[in-house]
Amino acid sequence: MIGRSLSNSVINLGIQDQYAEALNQLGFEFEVLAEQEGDASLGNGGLARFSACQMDSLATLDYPAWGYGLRYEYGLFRQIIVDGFQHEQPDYWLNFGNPWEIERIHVTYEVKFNGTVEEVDMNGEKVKVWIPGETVEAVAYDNPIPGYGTKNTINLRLWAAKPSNQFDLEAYNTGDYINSIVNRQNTEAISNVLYPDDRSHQGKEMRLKQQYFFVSASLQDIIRRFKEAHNNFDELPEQVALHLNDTHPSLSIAEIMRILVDEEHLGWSKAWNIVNKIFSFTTHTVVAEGLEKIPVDLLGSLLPRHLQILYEINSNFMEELKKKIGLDYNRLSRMSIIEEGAVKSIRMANLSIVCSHTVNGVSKVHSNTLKTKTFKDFYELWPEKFQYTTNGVTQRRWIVVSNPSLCALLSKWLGTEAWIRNADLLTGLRDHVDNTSFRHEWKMVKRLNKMRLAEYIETMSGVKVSLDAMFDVQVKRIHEYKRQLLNIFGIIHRYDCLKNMDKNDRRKVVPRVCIIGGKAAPGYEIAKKIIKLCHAVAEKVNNDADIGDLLKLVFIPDYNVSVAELVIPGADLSQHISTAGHEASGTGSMKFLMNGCLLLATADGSTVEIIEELGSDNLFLFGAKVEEVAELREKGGALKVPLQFARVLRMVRDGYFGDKDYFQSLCDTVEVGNDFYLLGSDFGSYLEAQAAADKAFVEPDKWIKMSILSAAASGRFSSDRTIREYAERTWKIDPCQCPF
Ligand code: H2P
Repeated sequence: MIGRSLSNSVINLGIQDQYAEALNQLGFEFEVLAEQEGDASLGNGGLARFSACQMDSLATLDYPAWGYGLRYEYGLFRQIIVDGFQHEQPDYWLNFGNPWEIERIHVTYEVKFNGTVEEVDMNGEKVKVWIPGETVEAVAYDNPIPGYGTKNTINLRLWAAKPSNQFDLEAYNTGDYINSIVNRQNTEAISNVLYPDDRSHQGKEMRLKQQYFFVSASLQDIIRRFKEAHNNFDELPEQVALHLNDTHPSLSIAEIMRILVDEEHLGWSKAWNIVNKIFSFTTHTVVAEGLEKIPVDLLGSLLPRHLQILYEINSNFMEELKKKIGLDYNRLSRMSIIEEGAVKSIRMANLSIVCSHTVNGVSKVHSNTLKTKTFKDFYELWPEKFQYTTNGVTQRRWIVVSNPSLCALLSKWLGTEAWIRNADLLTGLRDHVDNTSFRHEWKMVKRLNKMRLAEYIETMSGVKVSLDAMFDVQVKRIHEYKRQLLNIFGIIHRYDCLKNMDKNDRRKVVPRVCIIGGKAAPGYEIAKKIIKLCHAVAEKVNNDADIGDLLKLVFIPDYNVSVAELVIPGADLSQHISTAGHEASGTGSMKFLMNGCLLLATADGSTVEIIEELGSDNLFLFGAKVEEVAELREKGGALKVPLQFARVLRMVRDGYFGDKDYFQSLCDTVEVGNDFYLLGSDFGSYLEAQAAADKAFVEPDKWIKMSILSAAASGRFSSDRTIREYAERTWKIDPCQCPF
């Protein structure tokens, strides 16, 4: 999810002023031109954006790295809101071409599917030969990623599917010309569209095809490059580190075994030794439905040879395991790569753990969950494999590009621009926190960004908001565990309190502009209802003359990287309120932190480390802790929910915001006994945290200090730190400066 490239590229290349000047001479303004660029939105959410931040850091820190992916013609859907309901529209982002990509027609590989496997005798040795039924061509499109302050530019190579010339020769020969053309076009469909839900993996043939297409083309590319300089594979582990960024590319394990064994004739054990040394793996989730499983039948028909290889890997693993743990069949079956059951499936996470030298979590808390729950059996077997590398975000995109006034202020007071390459220097802001002119300038920058955001809100939704109000933001994918519903219930409660106050008391209330944004996966009904409820509440609140500027609720449609660049710098407060134990890391919080926005959060994912760095006094914490959640659930959530919660729930159920029947199933999800994400039991402390935020906001000096300290604590959450850790501990690679 790289978003727009123009501003980022000219900044990283250090030619911003010259470029703007040149444009001026041509009669254009840089800012206006930059706005014309569409977002490259080739992913779903945090995971995809994190990958983009990692690429920026890899380039900046001079690492010799490549990113691989698919060149989807339709990226993540565009969200439009009609009558409060989300509608999905295709994002045909390549309509007018993509000026950043370089088509490499000569970098093209054949990718094969289906067919049969035969065993042939080759010089007295039995060799498996895959006779594919279908061949597609993968064409490379290169997207240069320039580093900041270095000449190093790395490549994001995206694959597009094109029909192969060899395709369907038979139909061609038998004169079925029309059908052969239609079939050719079907093959192009592989890189057509991104699946808009990376958390629930259904057994979809097209998705599996996409994964293999991506993996096969990338590995052919990597091996071709390696072979240019080597005539055997002994050095492959020293020269190549392959990182599996979640399980979407995990078929690479079977594919590389196939190449080494069937095509390069290395022999199984030699190939296996190599494979074990080159893969590392990061898992990005804790939710069970996020753990990908591929039905054996589907895999067997699409990739018959790979299924055999997976069975062999598993059978060897099971044998080895039996030697270590004995005949503990329950544990053996839990750890098996193959899941028996109604639908026999391949567990992609188990495969990745078995075959990787390192298994990474994305925060300390996440890693603990992996070790003690999700992958406990594996941790006990191979404790040395498990590590964590806390996620990060790039300050180049999230401050320099998106918040130029803050960027200038930071450089002025830190006395250097070096923080752009070394975010640890941001701690130097702590030295100025007591300086009144610094604080005044800080406040002015925030106000300017709020102004920009207020204008955007007015254009998007027609709602006029007051700059004196606290801008309270929650922007991220809509998911029950991320608890946008808790936020909306809090807003309803606030509205209800305001309605029941007399005029004098109302005057003491801190005005709020509540901003919510995010996409719901198209098939995720409850998430869509949350969006509708948000609009229903906004409709009521925003048009209530009693309330005026004291409370406004705005839903920002089509949240994407460019919208984030505008929203984040303008936020006073941001919410990261997942049920503890559910957000693997969270990266949005880090972007807000960098921009001097205060956090209202649960102690989940990377927030736990943010607290370590920032101190719990400088953010608003609430809610059950990770270790309390299981017990609360066993008790069925809160046996007695706070009265305020029950009242809010009743208001929604009774149709106070309209659409009474439509919201019933949404309300059911948080009813006592059914409240899996513990909204009811966390509601009381949530309201307390909100009250604490209000209290701090009326003391501007205190608020600004907390804001400065937030930005000062954000250096540790730069993706530069993340990448350095991966490079040193996981991939064992050194920077490699551009020689020119
Ligand atoms: C996911 C996790 C986040 C994590 C991110 C990157 C899948 O992204 O849920 O906790 O920070 O990967 O590791 P998200 O939900 O934001 O789409």
